[in-house]
This record gives sequence, structure tokens and C-alpha cells, in this order.
Amino acid sequence: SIFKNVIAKTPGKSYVGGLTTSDLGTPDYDKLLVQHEAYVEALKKCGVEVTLLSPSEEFPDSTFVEDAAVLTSEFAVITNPGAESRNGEIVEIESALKDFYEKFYYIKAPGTLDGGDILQADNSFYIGISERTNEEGARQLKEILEGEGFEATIIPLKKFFHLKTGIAYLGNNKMVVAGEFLDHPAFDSYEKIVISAEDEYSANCIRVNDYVIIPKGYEETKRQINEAGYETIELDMSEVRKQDGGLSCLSLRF
Ligand code: CIR
Repeated sequence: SIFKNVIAKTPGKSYVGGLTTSDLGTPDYDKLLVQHEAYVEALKKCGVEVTLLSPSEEFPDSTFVEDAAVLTSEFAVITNPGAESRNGEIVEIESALKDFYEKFYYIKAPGTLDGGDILQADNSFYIGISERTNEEGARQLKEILEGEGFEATIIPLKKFFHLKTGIAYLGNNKMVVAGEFLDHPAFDSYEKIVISAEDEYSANCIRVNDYVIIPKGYEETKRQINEAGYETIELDMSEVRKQDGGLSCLSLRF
């Protein structure tokens, strides 16, 4: 699918005190801003129009806009983020999406769902159950998607933080997979690009029109994706990774 629009959000200073499970240290805010600007520039190079939201100090993790919505070309699903401190992020995202969508669905309590747990591959969606997305949230999304003519498969996660921490869809039936997804039956029908445990962070990459954006420093991932026929753009993600974020988390693409 061709993406025309992207929503991203500049991180605020409070980012450095946001949620994380990593032990990579405190992010350097100035360095993060440089990395975020490079991310926005890379998206522009891919030919999308970027709507850049202003920082919100009250929501330290709100630069990870992907978690607040699940988008298709026809409709938007506003999520119900599973982390208490992040739940209020949906208000701004819904209002930004009103400029682009008329049809909205909502994940409702007791269902919780983070957009990072949702992967679309053509007509199929994969919905991870994680620390953030519960069974009820997954069930609600599956019902919405099936009602709209999509297929939806629920995948309980074993180790990954979010589903998309370990998987990306490149189009043309090609799936980038790591860890617990390597031999997961749900992905049997795809042509797999296999990411080693050592390179696991690079499984979170994004295809945006003619490019695949990947984190910098993963030569084998770059080689495989180039070999599969895609041009790559590499970005330094060090300060994003420190807060458990990746390339997909920083934008909504539609
Ligand atoms: C969080 O814990 O919610 C953020 N520090 C990281 C969210 C990353 N989002 C994503 O993978 N979609």
C-alpha cells in the first residue's frame, strides 16, 4: 500500500523519565531531538506528508504515537493504551486524525490495546497479546477488523514487549521475523527474512513506499533487505531504543 500521510510527534524533555524496561541508560534529550528530526526527514524522503505534533511534557512517552491508533485507508481505531501514564495520549491523536478520517472505532475498557501490538500485512492483521494489550482489547479489535472485511489473528506473545518489536511486513509477501516468530505457524505462508538474536532490534523496521527504513548498525539486516529488492535508509536509533522504542513506534503511517 502507498502511504500519503504520517503523524509524528516531537518528544518533550519529560521523555527521559518515561517508561522503559531497558538497562541502556538515560536518554540524551538533545541527541534524541537530532535523531527524531532525521526520522522525520527520512519519512519525507519516502514521499509522505508529515503532520508533526508539538511536544507534551505531561505525556513522557507520547512521541510513540503508533500506540494510540490503528489505521487503515478507510477508518481509524482509537486504542485504549495499556499503560496508565499513556492512556490520555489518545485525546490528541484522535483530534489529529479527525482531519483525515470520518469513520472511527474505539477500543473500550476493560479492553486495552497498544498500536505497537498490531501488524497489517495486506488483508490480514496480527494482534499481539502483551503486557499492554489484553485478551478483551484484542477480541474487540478482531471484531472491528473482521466486520470491515479483514482477517485477524490473535497472537499471545511470549517474550517480546510489543508484537512489532519482533516482526515487520515489507509487502510482496515478505515478512521480517525474529525470536519467537521465526517458526510461528501464523507466519508460515510468508517469505521470511530471518533476523538473528544478536540483530533482533532491527526486526522493527518500516516499509514506506519505495524505501525500508532500518536502524543503523545492522549490516546483515541491511544486506538481506537490499537483496529482497528494497532500498534502505539507515537511522541512528540509540536514544529511542533506551525507552523501548523503535522505528515503527514513532509514527502513524496511512
Ligand atoms: C512505552 O513503554 O510505552 C514506551 N517507552 C515505548 C513504546 C514503544 N512503542 C511501540 O513499540 N509501539
